[in-house]
Amino acid sequence: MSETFQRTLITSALPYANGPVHIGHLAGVYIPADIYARYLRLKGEEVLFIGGSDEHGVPIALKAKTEGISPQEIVDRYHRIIKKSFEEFGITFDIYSRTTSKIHHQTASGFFKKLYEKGEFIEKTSKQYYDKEAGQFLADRYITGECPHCNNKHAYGDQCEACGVTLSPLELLNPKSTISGSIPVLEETRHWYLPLDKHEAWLKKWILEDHKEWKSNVYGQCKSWLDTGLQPRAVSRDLDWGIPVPVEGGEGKVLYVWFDAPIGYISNTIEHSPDDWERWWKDSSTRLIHFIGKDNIVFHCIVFPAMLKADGTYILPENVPANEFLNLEGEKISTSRNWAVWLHEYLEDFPGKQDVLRYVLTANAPETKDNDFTWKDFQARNNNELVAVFGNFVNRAMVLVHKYFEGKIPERGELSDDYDCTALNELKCIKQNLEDYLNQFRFRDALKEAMNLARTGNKYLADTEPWKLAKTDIGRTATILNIAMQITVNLAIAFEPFLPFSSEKLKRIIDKKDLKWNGLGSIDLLEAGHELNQSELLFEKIEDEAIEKQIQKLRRDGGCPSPINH
Ligand code: B3M
Ligand code: ZN
Repeated sequence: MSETFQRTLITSALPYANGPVHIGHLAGVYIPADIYARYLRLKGEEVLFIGGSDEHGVPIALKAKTEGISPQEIVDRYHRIIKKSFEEFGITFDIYSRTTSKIHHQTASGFFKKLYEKGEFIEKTSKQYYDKEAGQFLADRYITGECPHCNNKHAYGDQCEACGVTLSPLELLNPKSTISGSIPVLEETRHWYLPLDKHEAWLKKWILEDHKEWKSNVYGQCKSWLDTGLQPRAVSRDLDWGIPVPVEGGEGKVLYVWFDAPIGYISNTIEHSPDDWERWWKDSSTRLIHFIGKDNIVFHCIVFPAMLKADGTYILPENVPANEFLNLEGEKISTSRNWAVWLHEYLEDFPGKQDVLRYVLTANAPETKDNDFTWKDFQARNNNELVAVFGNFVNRAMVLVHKYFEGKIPERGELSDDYDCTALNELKCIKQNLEDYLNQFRFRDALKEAMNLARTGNKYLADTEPWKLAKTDIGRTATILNIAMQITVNLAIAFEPFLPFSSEKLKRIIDKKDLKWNGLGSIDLLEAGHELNQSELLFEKIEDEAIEKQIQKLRRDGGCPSPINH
């Protein structure tokens, strides 16, 4: 961390509480954020990692209507499921809260009020569809009609799903309210807008000049928004689910969900640290990092910073390492078509295998482009990398120490040949290499580096063949196994941010708990005579049958998109 920063505030996008979370969420946002949080904590840095559910917005209100229950019941259901999935996958939030909390309502409301009083909004009247029978204005999604481009009769007020075009409700032919079925009429309504055009100049300098180091996918998207020119954005809606607009004329209106949701990062910090939350948000020695998916870039790089700047007392994000999307078996993940791997279902089918999924999703993370998750790749990475490389090396080293030295770390003698030097040289570089990648949010490369250390260990044992030497030269065998075990304990540190469950297990079988990041690269982490526990396998092979079952399940439940050959 650079000299000027003393702590890191990590936020991860607040998932909508209108469904469970799937592998796309995990790969794009929560695993990278968790790797980063764990890494910094392991280095002894001060970190606060914020999560929570986004519980407002039209889709939630709409789902509640369809199911005939209240929006609160919907979000209660999914908040619980989502929170549990994150816990089970070892996502180490310091707090996972929700935007229906009282403290969030107060914070978001107060935030709006301050901007209103400072004159940071403009007010505008526009014509919007109103359902006379239901007695309410209609959000874009509540209106259907004919698409003017492809004549699909069931287009929505914001988009036609048949031809993919973005629409405004006024463009729909023969519009109909989905609430009452009646024909809506246009009526005037007044809303508050954040004049992004007024923020354009400083945003341009801040992003395009001062943050050239942002990932190119993020920088590129920002540049294209800024080059097109920013327009005022409405921050309120005519809706009855959300945070009431707290100023005169706000009756029957709520804050736009994208206005209140990012404030959720702040309210969750307040909930976690009521007495010193400002240290995290208002002190320039705090480094703020937003982990998000690519569809959230504009909100985190342009809209939210403009809100923070309009308030005037907050810091701005230092980086926004957004990821691209993860596809599944060659198709876009789709909640509505059930083309997804749901986290809670994965754990039913692969109990205890959280780290396998964490590994595969990181090794194949959509960091620079969209990527594909396939069950065959999942199996191959488990069997050929976790089992055959990492697990195999650790197990061989452990078993040999038990066999020849009664489970006690043998004394290391003189380093004698090239094999020792090559292995130890690799070990010496691991810390710097990992840090270089992790500091740049290149988690795939970092993970590859950690796996390469296990490869080094495997190769070292294959080259030196201590099982052959044991009969003739026990001294040399001792040196080799000492080195192999020093590599093993280093693996426990190197993998900890990525595979926390396996790293815990490894530390338990080596019987070494207090390992610090700083120790990485050392060949003296295990002193001679230190006694190991019994060895246990870190990973197990996944058979074809289990993989076939998953593929069939997907094809059966998942709307049967056309199969793609890999
Ligand atoms: N809930 C959108 C999403 O889940 C939105 C993120 C809010 S982050 C403040 O992709
Ligand atoms: Zn269309």
